[in-house]
This record gives sequence, C-alpha cells and structure tokens, in this order.
Amino acid sequence: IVGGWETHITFFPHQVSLQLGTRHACGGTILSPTIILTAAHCVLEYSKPQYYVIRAGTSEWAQGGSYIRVRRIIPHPKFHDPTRMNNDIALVQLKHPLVYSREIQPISLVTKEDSIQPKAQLFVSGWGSLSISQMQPEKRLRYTVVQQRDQEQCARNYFGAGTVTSTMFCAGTQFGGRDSCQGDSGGPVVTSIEGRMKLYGIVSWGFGCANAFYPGVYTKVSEYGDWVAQTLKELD
Ligand code: 4AZ
Repeated sequence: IVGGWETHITFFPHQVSLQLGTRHACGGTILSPTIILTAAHCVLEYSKPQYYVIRAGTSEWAQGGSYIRVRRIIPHPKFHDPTRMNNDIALVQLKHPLVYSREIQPISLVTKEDSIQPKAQLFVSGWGSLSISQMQPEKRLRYTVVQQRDQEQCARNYFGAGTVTSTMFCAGTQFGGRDSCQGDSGGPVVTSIEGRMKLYGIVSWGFGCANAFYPGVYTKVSEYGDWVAQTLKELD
C-alpha cells in the first residue's frame, strides 16, 4: 500500500495473507469459513494447493492468528481470455474452517443491483510494499482510500501498457500518491453500501504504483457473482 496508514485487522477482518511456504505472496478475502477469494495470477504459477497456506485474524502476516492449509484452488477458467489480465479471480478452499471472531469475519460481494456512487470511498488494504522499489512486504497491515477513475480515460492511458476491460475498474486519486502495490495483489477493495462494507474489487495489476496517469486496476467483483455462486455450489 502506497500513501496509506498502518491499521489493525479488526478494521479489515475479511483480509487474509495467502502464503507460499512461509512467505507472504498475496492478499485474499474471506467469503465463508472455508472459502477465500483472491486473484488468479496469485495462484497460477504454482497451482498445487499443497504449497499454499493462509493466515487470517492477525495484523502481522508472519505471526499470530489462524494458519490454515489450502485444500483446493479454482482459478477462473477464462483467466487471460481475451487479454493478459482479464478474469483475474480465483477461489481458494481451505482444509479446515475458520472460526469467526472480531479478527476474522466474512464479507459479502457487491452485486450488479448495488449502486456505487462515482465518488465513493474505496478502501484497499494489504501487506504490499510502500513503493515500487521495495521488494519486501510490510510487517503490519496497511490501508489507503482511493476513488474509482474514469473507465475510458484509464483505458486510454494504459493503451500500449495493458488492456483495461469492462470487468475491471481503475482506482486512485487525481494526483496519484495512493495505491495498492506489489504484495497487495489478490486482496480486497471494500466500500460502504447502505451502511455495510462489501467487497467491490480484487487488487489485480497496474503500471508501477501510485502514478496519477496509471491508477491501480482491479477485478470488478460484481461481474463474477454467478461464477462464484456456481463454483461454490459445485464444491459441496
Ligand atoms: C503487483 O505487482 C501490483 N498499483 C499490484 C498492484 C498494482 C501494481 C502492481 C497497482 O502485485
């Protein structure tokens, strides 16, 4: 997270760290006691579930909370189709259920029926780096506040550097300075809808971090309600 603040997991109890071995790799979001939502690009290099664990319920990715192995990974079947980062979404099934507490809570997805004000505050959180040149994740959870950017403008700016499709949205600030960054991928973007926090996006990609011309690009979760529901139904 660039241009943000340290926070406590009780403010983002839906946030988890997805780890490869004992290394923080990506963020993720709790949907139910055994289901985590993340980005497909986070789980595609090593799609073997036995390599992955999640840590939930702690502000520090390396310690505390609940440490749980992964049973199954289901990347969206059309990840990369028709553009490199399209459909960047995956479901992760855990071997053992999470126990809900003040530090561990699920969040519901924004649906197509929910209306988001164009200027709504979007909260993005994670252990990702403070700048593009930082290689290590942060020890403690951070968050920042961004706004959705104009879709056409964002797509034009990214022309030649990546394709912004209709199942993605861009978010940042007018002059840059606040953004998700490396290590935040797969993690949540939440917003308040009628007084309740819901998951609006998944940290997906961008050119650098916190550049006004190149805002962060996020998977638009409301486009995947049917895929999530169908996949969860097939899991049990
Ligand atoms: C990354 O490399 C990454 N500024 C994540 C988010 C953004 C850029 C890169 C958005 O994981």
